Amino acid sequence: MGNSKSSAMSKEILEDLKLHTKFSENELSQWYENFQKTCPSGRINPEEFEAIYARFFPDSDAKIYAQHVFRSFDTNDDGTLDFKEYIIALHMTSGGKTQRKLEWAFSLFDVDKNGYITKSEVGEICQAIFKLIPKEDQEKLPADENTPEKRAEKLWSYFNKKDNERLAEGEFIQGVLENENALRLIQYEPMK
Ligand SMILES: [Ca+2]
Ligand SMILES: [Ca+2]
Repeated sequence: MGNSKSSAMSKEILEDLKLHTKFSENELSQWYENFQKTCPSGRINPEEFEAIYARFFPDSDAKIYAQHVFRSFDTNDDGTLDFKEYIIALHMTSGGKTQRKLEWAFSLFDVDKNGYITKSEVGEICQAIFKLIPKEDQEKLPADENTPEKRAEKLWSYFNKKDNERLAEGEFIQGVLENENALRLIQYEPMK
């Protein structure tokens, strides 16, 4: 209160982030400084988040995907991301296949946050992922993955569920761990 210049992040948040991410104290402090600069309010709104994503995907349309990612990290549902939610988002969306990352992937696909994934939710996220793929790379995709619908169909088939059944978190994670193709299809890593 009364301190016009927001100072270092609180010890509590720092310890929490060190525990839950692989980032060092130095990295976290650096990002916190940047975060304060670009985001003096200390909160990122959906439009700002979309702009950040757009910079990562200059050759494609990341808007819808960014909205889903935003939803999945706004854990307290207040319509903004604070520093902690933002760093966890960065951590989860970059590389690896840890248990926590797969839990996050589940929440990304669980669009209505009811604890289950339906085939239509898979379809919705596959649409968003597909838009991340630059046009020229879309043309190089295998014939059974070259539309969002085919991609969703293929991904859903790995979980051995009927079209009207739904997936619990454990089933989703197990399915992805057991199948490299499923793991590949739940995300998009830009081709280098
Ligand atoms: Ca929030
Ligand atoms: Ca759901």
